[in-house]
Amino acid sequence: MSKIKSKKVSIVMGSQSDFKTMIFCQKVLKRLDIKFETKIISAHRTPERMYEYAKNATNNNIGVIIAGAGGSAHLPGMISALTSLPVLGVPIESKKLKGLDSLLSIAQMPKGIPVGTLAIGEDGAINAALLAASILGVNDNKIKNKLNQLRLTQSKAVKKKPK
Ligand code: RP5
Repeated sequence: MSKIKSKKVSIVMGSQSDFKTMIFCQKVLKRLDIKFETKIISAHRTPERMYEYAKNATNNNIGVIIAGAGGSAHLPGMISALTSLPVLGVPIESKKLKGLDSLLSIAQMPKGIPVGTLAIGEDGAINAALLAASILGVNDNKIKNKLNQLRLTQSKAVKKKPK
C-alpha cells in the first residue's frame, strides 16, 4: 500500500528584503517538524514565475501557501486567484507607511478570492506558520499534536505573578 505523502507549506515573498521577516515562518515550521520550501516570487517583477508557481502548486504537494509582500502587496491575492489552495498573507513592514499599505492591500481583497491576512511583520509571519500548521493538522495528527504541545509549552511559560 502506498504511503500518503504529507503536504508541505510553501513560503513565498516578493523580495530578498522580505526574508528577514519571513524567516520567522521557517523557524516555527522547523520547530513543528513541518516540511516547507521557500522562494522569492514577485507578482510585478516576475509575473511568469508567479503564474507557473501558482498553477503547479497543487501538483507540487503544497497544502498551504504563505505569501509575504510589502507596499502595494498584490502577491498573495494574485496567487490566490490562480489556485484554490489556502493562501495566508503576511504584510511586510514597509519603509514608507510602516506596513499599513501592505496590510490594507492584502486584507482588502474583493469578494470571490480570499487571502487569510495576518498581522504586520514578525508577529504575522509567526502566526501564519502556526495557522498553516492548524490547517494541515486537520488531516494530520502528528502536526496537530506538535501544535498542541507548543501551545501547552507557551501557556506554561506564563508566570502567575509579575516580578
Ligand atoms: C515588494 O516590494 C516586496 O514584497 C518588498 O516588500 C517590497 C520592496 O522590495 P525591494 O525594493 O526591497 O526589493 O514587492
